[in-house]
Amino acid sequence: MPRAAVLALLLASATACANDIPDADWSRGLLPENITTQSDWIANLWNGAWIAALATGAVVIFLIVWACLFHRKRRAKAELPPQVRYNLPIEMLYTLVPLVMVSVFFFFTARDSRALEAMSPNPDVKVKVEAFQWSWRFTTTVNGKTLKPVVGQPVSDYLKGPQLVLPVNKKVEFDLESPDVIHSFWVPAFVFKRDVIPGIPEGNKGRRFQIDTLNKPNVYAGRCAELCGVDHSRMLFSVKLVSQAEWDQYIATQTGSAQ
Ligand SMILES: [Cu+2]
Repeated sequence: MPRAAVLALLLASATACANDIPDADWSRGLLPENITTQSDWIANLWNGAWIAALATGAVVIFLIVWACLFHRKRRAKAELPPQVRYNLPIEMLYTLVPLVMVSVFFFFTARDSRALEAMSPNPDVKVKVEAFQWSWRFTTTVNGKTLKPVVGQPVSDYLKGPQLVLPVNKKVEFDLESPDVIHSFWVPAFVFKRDVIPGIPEGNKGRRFQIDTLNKPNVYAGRCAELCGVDHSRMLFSVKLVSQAEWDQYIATQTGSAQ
C-alpha cells in the first residue's frame, strides 16, 4: 500500500477511537472533563509539565538557531571559534541549571504522586473491580453492606456495558483484581488509569486507589486501556455519578433485591 494510503487509514482509525468516548468532554484541549479532586491535581501537573517542557524547548531551539546563525564556520576564515573547555563558571552553570530544573520537576511529581497514593482508612464507598476477558464486575460496599454485583459483557456501546453508580462528594476506594490477563481500569474523566494485574494479593496497596468525587452528576465513559485479547475494544462500561438522594434510593433497591 502506498505510504499516503497507510497514513490516511491511521488517521481515520485514530479519529474513530477518539469519537467512541461519546460522553467525555474534550473541550479543555488535551484532557477530558475532570470529576474528582485528584483529577484536578493530575491535570495541573500535566499542564505544568507541558508548559515547562515547551519553555525549555523554546530556549534550547533559540540557542541552536543562534549558534547556527552567528557562530557557523564562515568561508573566509578556517580557524576554530573560541573554546570554553575548563571554564569553571560556565561548567558550573551547565551542571547547576539542569539540576535545578530536574529538581523542580521531581518536586512537583513526587508531591502529587504522594497525594494521589494517599489512602484514607475509612472511605465512604468501596468498589471491588474485577476485570476479566472481556468485561467488568463491580461489587460495591457501603456502610458495611455489599450491594448486588454488576456484571457486564463485551459491548460496542459503553451505555450497554456494566454501569457503576457512585455518589457525588464522597471518597471512593477501588480495589482492582483480574483472574486472567493484565487489563487497565480507565475512566477518562478521572484523568487516571491503573493496570489490573493478576496475582497481586488482596489488601496490597498496589491494586487500590481512592478518589473524591466532585458534584458533577452525569454518566461518564469507562474502558479497558490495556490490549487484553480479541474483545479488548468492547470492554466498555459507564460510571454514573448521582446526587445523595438518588444514591440513597439506589442503595435501598440494590440491598433489597439482594436479600
Ligand atoms: Cu481488558
